[in-house]
Amino acid sequence: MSVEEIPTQPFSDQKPGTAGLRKQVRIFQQPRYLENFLQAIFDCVTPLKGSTLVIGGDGRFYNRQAIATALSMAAANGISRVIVGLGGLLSTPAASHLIRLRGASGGLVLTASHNPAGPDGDFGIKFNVAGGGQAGEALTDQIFASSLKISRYLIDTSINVDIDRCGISTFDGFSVEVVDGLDDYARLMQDLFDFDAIRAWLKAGNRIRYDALHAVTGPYARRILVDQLGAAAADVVNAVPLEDFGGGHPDPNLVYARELVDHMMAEDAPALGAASDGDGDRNMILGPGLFISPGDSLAMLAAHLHRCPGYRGGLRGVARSMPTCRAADRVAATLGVPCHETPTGWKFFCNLLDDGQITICGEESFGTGSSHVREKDGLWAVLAWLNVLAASGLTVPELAQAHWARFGRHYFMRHDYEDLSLEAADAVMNALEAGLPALVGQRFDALTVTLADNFAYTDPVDGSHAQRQGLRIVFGDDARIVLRKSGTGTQGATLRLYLEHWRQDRLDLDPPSALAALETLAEQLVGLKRLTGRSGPDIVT
Ligand code: VG1
Ligand code: CO
Repeated sequence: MSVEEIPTQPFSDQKPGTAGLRKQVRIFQQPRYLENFLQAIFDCVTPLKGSTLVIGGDGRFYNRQAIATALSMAAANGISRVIVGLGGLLSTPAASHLIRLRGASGGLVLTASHNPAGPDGDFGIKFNVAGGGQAGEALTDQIFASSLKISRYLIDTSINVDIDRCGISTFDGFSVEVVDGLDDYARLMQDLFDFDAIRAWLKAGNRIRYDALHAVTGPYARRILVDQLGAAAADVVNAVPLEDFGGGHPDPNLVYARELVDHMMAEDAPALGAASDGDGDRNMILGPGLFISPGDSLAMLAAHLHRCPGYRGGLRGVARSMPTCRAADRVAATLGVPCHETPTGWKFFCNLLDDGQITICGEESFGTGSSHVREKDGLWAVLAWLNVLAASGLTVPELAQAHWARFGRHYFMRHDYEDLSLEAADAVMNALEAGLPALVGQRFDALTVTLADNFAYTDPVDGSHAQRQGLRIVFGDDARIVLRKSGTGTQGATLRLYLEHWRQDRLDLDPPSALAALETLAEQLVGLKRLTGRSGPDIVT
């Protein structure tokens, strides 16, 4: 071992957002940028010393360089063992599982999730704590503070490991273990779901289509869906992870997973269509001719999860992020279990999961997950749907229709206005916030504003407060308009406008027409187009 102490100066922009530090690759490639951020983590998270750290990423460009640097710095900072995914690959949920399984003190998850990759794309680092969840706000604030006063980093450049071969490399007081993360993850899924029932369902002629969008879940899907469950190899598409995700945008939604959507809207579409994102934590679910919105998917899974062996005991509780539609609330009420509303970002679910208060949780941004790990989990959601379909004998459209007939339907859309100037985005937010108090009690056609505020959250487990988490205008149980600023964009500012309208009379509308009136009202109240000069959103999901 030969530890070097390299002098450095702080960068001012290393504040982690909704899901870690996410920046353009170019920014990460600046000398000392990656090193500074890693050193800030090693300086803050003292339990890492003398213990185990998990490292893996979604395989995007810069993954390998970052891992080599992280290994050299981990050794120099007194970490005793690093567990790395083979080829540097670990999906985000698989990394969370590995941290839990191996009792690691933390993990570095190298990903910018669904953001495009390649030399001109984005890169990112999330620090996950013991237990497998993302670092909470208190810790990320500490890491940021530490990055602002950094003056040196420690590195041992003699550490050289072949991450393309499983095995253990031992150095003086330090070792690196390269593991095939697929095995452990597949075993976990097998414990939770009825693989025999799914196998029989597929054998009976039900087909699926899974699109890995050239991102990290390809090998996981092949192993589980094809090798273990017997789906046709040709039905798992774009399954080879590429450093630039094939030039695409690995975001499983109606815009970026167009090919899958077209496939599922065609005649003779398979029984289930699904896709995941760059790092494997998001999912999109479609039935033949029908897109299941993420908020609905959460609610429908909550209603049926007891059909899966890992959840036979029922649910302890449910949670959703604030902008996610309130469909899950109705299921929770019927089940007689609590439903928590948290700020955007998976880390807010982790205390509730650790404390045993919830079993399933989700976000409108195509994220669903459960107590099995501390990240959202794309393939988990796909397997949960497969298990529910196999166990219930229902098709996706039948299940959805029955659900809406029972609970009513929450029509939902998200409008993203991307690459705005910071000033323009703040101007819209400030103008709306100033006008919120005057809105309460006002009536707009059949809708009356019952609450208008900037969402704040007190964690029921540790009492920590999160403030200014998004502006919401609530019309009782009927509708909501929500506006918030993204914490994951890497260029300018992104504003997200969320529209939700609950209907019990009409269950068969298409969401844009069901939400047309609310959209007009949102423009009247928020003035996004008027204030930004834009003619409409960049992305609608
Ligand atoms: C977005 C989503 C949010 C999600 C986050 C990370 O954040 O809206 O729900 O938790 O991405 O997702 P924002 O701040 O840009 O709206 V991902 O798949 O890292 O992992
Ligand atoms: Co992701």
